[in-house]
Amino acid sequence: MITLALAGKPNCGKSTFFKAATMAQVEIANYPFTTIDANHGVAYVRTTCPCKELGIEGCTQCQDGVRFVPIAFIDVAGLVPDAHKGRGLGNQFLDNLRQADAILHVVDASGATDEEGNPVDPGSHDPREDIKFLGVEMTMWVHGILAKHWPRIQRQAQSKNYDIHDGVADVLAGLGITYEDSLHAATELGIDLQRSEIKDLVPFCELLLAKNKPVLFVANKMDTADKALLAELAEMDGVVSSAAAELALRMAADGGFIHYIPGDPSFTINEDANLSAQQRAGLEHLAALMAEHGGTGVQQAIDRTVFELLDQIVVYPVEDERHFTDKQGRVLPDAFLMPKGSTPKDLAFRVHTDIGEGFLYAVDARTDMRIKESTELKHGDIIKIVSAKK
Ligand SMILES: Nc1nc2c(ncn2[C@@H]2O[C@H](COP(=O)(O)OP(=O)(O)O)[C@@H](O)[C@H]2O)c(=O)[nH]1
Ligand SMILES: [Mg+2]
Repeated sequence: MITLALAGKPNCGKSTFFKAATMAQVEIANYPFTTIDANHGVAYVRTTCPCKELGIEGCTQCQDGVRFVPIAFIDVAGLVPDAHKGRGLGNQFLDNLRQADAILHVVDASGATDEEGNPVDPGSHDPREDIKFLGVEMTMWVHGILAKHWPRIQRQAQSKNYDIHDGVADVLAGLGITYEDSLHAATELGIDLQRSEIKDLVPFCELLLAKNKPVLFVANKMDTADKALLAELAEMDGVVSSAAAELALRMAADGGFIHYIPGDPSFTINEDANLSAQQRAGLEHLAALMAEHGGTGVQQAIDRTVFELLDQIVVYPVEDERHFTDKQGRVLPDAFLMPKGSTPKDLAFRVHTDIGEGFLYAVDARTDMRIKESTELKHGDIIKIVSAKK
């Protein structure tokens, strides 16, 4: 399963974001290090269910044609400067990032937390300063791992059937960094690792990470942030969000007060909801905030990370290609996230190893035509796999 991790300073809103995205019970409080252990949960990517477009009745897997596909989500302990030297919960923090395919870097856009994550007056800290520091900490952490092994790697790489990129891949395998990644990064920088001193390899580590741990930054607390600054942060290719607003919406929807599908730009108040004047005012406030920003940004941040940074598509395997169902007649029962470039055979293996091994051919259920096992699957494809094994 795709795994995303939330990173950032203490008090930027990670746990609020996590709770909203997963609706799991985690502690939310305004002091550093609330989250001592990484919290693992399930969040969802939002996509359009093909049932509406195909005019299929009886889909029980979506809400009004909006489909949610699960991903694993981790709320990581807050990061403080010099974490790579072991400050704060630095080592634990960085270790948690190992498990993530991509990172949502939450920044307090309201400037109400200092560089250590301690509460300060709103606007007194410049959030732009926080954006760079995650990258620096992660790079220096990787550099530290490499440095520990560098003399030995350079020595070993002088032997015949082991080269320097084998050495890099061996010590950074836990981060998913491969021989090819090392080779590409060194080539791109035009450096010869065998002759490089470790102190000169910081840009090399930066490049390795850029490919293996893409980061989307999330300018959170938009509800209390300076408007001009928010516009600037959005320009820097970030997503603007209010985790607190999303949490309030999901709780209100859970309580039956409103109709809201996560990621929608707005919501409606249920006619029969028994709301106090104060609750109504709170909802009106949320509605105005959403109208201004096109939603709360929480779902948008997750979707952008998965679809743009990780280049995933959603594919629907079915057993009955005429009715788009499984054997029990359930419409579009499964939705799988797969990397762009995946083939029907990859999908077969994803369904089950046996199905993959017995793969005979696939049928595109939309066209009812057979497709080659090497055909590149498209986002939204509905595929029947025919396999010798069941
Ligand atoms: N105004 C505002 N406050 C928020 C938002 N998200 C979180 N907070 C508040 O920021 C404080 C720290 O939040 P928390 O999620 O515990 O931060 P963490 O330390 O990064 O996990 C809490 O008081 C939250 O209620 C937001 O979108 N807007
Ligand atoms: Mg927290």
